[in-house]
Amino acid sequence: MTRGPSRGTQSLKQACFCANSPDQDLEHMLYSATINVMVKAARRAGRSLKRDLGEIEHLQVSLKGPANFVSLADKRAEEIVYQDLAKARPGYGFIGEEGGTREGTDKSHTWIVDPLDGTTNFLHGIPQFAISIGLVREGTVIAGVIYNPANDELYIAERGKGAFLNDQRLRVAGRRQLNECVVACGLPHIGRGDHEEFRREMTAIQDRVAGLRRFGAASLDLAFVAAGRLDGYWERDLQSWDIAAGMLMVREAGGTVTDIATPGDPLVTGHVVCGNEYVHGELVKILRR
Ligand code: 2AM
Ligand code: CA
Repeated sequence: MTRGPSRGTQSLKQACFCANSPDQDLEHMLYSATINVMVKAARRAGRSLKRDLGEIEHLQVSLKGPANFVSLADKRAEEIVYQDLAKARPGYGFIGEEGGTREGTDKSHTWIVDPLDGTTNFLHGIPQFAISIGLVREGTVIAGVIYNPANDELYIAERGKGAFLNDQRLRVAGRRQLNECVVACGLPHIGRGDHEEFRREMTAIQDRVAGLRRFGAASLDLAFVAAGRLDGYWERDLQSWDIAAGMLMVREAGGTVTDIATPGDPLVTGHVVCGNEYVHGELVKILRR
């Protein structure tokens, strides 16, 4: 069956018969304590990034240029996330794009954090960037929060409990004809990855799909697949913090996420492909050819 983008088939309020609760109570009641901690950290870091985004325009003309400023914005956001998470769960380990690895006393739990995914977009004032926070327990991502402060979109996923965008339950799109699908990819960056390989893959997929997109923030690409906005997505050479939360988001929205090669774990290799079961299967067939 072909189905349109299927965001928000059921709201949390409807699901839980608590239509009159204020949003904050709702959040408090329905999401786990861990998710609430992650959301608070992401929102606080988001306020910091949003303030910094407002400064970028002025910095375009400054001598040092905005790149240093963005790197500071990044570090500030990570520090905020780290402080909030460490305060709430002092023993957990922490892997952040900016701060590297910080061992915890609790060896089974690790936060995986990208304080600013979509740095290039941020630098250019393109409002497609996010804070991504994943929680890994014994090698499995069990919770994920992705927050874009520019449009206030907050994505939440918890293993076994589903995925949500601003309290609306998410479901991946149901299209089964590749030629009706919009698929996103990530371009390898200058000086990195195999550009020739990417061009071969892009050509092969471009020939089969309705439209190709390149948005530049891996966490949001995955969130868009979970939300049914995109039918599929693939990218190579990512880092665990780009995709930890987003992979759970897609799976909890009923989608399939794997490595591009088999066997493999995208969290380890950085190569990821996803979509509904059918679209994922078709993309994998093309990419593994
Ligand atoms: P970043 O913005 O946090 O760096 C875009 O294709 C995706 O690739 C983004 O999620 C981006 O995350 C990530 N990425 C990984 N390595 C990168 C690099 N060297 N330059 C730019 N983006 C990179
Ligand atoms: Ca990133």
